[in-house]
Amino acid sequence: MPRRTRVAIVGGGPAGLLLALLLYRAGIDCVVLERRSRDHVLSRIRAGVLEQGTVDLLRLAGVGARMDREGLVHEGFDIAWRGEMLHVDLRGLAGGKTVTVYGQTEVTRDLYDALDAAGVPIVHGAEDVQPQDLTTETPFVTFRTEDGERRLECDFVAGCDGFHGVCRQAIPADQIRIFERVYPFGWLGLLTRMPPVQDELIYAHHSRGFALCSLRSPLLSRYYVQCPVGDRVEDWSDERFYDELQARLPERAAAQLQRGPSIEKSIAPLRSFVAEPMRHGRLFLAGDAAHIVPPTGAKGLNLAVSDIHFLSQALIAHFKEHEDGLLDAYSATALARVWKAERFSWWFTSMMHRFEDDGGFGQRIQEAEFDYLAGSRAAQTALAENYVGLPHL
Ligand code: RFL
Ligand code: PHB
Repeated sequence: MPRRTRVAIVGGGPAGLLLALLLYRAGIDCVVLERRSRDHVLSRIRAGVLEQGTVDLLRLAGVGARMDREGLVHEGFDIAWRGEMLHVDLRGLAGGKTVTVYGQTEVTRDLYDALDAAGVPIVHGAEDVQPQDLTTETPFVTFRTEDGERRLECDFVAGCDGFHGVCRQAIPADQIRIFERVYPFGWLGLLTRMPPVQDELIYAHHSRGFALCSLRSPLLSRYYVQCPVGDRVEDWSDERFYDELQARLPERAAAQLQRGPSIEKSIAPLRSFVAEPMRHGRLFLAGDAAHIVPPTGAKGLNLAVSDIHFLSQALIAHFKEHEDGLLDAYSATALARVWKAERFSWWFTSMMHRFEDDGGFGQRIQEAEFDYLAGSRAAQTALAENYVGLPHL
């Protein structure tokens, strides 16, 4: 590993790896520091839905081949509402745009393969990473590996270390503002080697709580049910999970459910979170390090990718053209798009989930929301336009 690099990237999730690859393609050297092992990163089951802009950027980075072969293009999805099904025709409503179902695990694997082939240094098991001297011209990052204490000097630090990372924490409290909403429930997810209930996704609203039928491939299903935030995975046997999922689906879908043993089961809390600004001196935050959305809108990974689109262009302009306008605008440019995705994810979450104790007002509003959506092409267009992804600019 070099002692000095242009960009020290903290975090080897999709944001950090994609940034590394785009910088490498532009001839700018960087080092990725990741706390966990590669196997650990690749075993996390997370996002499944890629926006068109994400697909385009992955292709541009040279990691589109397997995604183009194995990814499933989805032209629409269903919203189930007390037995009714509303089909949202994404392609028809959003000017021909679609989404691609291709797991985050696969995106990450493709990025690792491309970075290995390029010889970009990735340090796994980097402990106690500390970005330092961020407001000077000579920032550096210290960390520990099996070989001992290390110091990496750099021009910039990219904080791509996710929600629980250290980079956002390195910003003094009086220089950052946090906006947050925590939802009083979580999502329990289950992965199973069985064909999905149908080809397209189903987002189901039900008096028992929200449910989602998704997939990773025609033989691999991913299901979620809304659960109390304090529940533990051990509370949920596979049978209990499937009983609950089945009860929340319309009959036609419930009849198609094939129960297989879970190969992964986990609970994720739901949260909306934005840290502003996304820059502190020579530190730039990107992805979950700066913002979290509840998963209902399928936006988290896609936002990480759009941040990297803006940040890579800004760093390339700095190193290749000695032009800092894009770097100076990075935080504002990224946040403008982030807040629109926050709004959409909050709205879709609020409409689809069961909220306790609201005296019935909230439920009536949800019903009116669904009725309006079902009867208005304009409302469906707004949903579709956001779901396929707003332009990267
Ligand atoms: P990541 O993926 O969390 O990667 C951050 C990396 O940083 C490492 N790290 C550190 N490294 C060094 N030093 C430290 N101190 C470190 N601290 C942490 C971590 O080990 C990790 O490898 O963030 P990134 O790259 O910003 O990517 C964000 C996405 O992972 C996330 O937004 C999505 O997974 C969210 N999400 C979804 N997004 C979508 O676009 N579409 C979806 O369909 C979708 N579904 C989901 C989701 C997230 C879920 N969960 C579990 C939160 C479904 C679920 C259930
Ligand atoms: C998933 O397949 O994991 C998934 C799909 C759509 C979402 C969230 C998660 O909105």
